Amino acid sequence: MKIDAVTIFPDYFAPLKLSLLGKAANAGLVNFEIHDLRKHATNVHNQVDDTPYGGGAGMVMMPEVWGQALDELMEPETDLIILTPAGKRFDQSMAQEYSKASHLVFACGRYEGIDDRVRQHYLNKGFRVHEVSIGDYVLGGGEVASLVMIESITRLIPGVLGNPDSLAEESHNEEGYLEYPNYTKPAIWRDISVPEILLSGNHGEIAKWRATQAIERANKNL
Ligand code: 6GU
Repeated sequence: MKIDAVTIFPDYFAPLKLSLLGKAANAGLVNFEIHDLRKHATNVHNQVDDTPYGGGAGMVMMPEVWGQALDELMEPETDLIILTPAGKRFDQSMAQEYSKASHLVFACGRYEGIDDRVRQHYLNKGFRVHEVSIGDYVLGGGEVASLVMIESITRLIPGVLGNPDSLAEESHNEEGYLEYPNYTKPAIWRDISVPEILLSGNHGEIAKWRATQAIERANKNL
């Protein structure tokens, strides 16, 4: 998979070199490229934002600059993802869908967002365009939201996780259950024992206990 991100703060994406994502990139399973929006600024001040038509607080990112940047990246198979707190709420099922894509472009808005004609233009041209939010709170821009999405999507690409079993059992799997609590050695730590059932070797009873725990956890979080 190819993943491009366009931002005025390329340094935000340094974590793509670390851990699971860095390994996936080194293994050639995913190809990340980060692009500095400001390279496409057209005036002498390298300006990328301007005051909103209709008035109001804040600044809006200019369509011309975004058009220049995105024209270089968009291909027929591209999914363009515009990060905005007003977008569709990202979840695990969306991560699953995007993990099957061949090319994702993340457009990281700042300020009050990107001139809406950018979204309209690429839709009109027949591209797949998605406005996405990662939750009901406001961030300074789409960079951190992109990282959240990229990490959750990339780990679902076949071959990225060493043990694919961990995908089947993890939190927020297809059934929507939160995962059961986990324990490792020692059996007693600071006077707290590991639940006895887990030491029993009875795999049927252990599976039942875990299912109950997962449901209890899920209910607690409602
Ligand atoms: Cl995608 N962008 C911003 N600025 N804030 C957010 C968000 C995105 N998702 C949740 N909050």
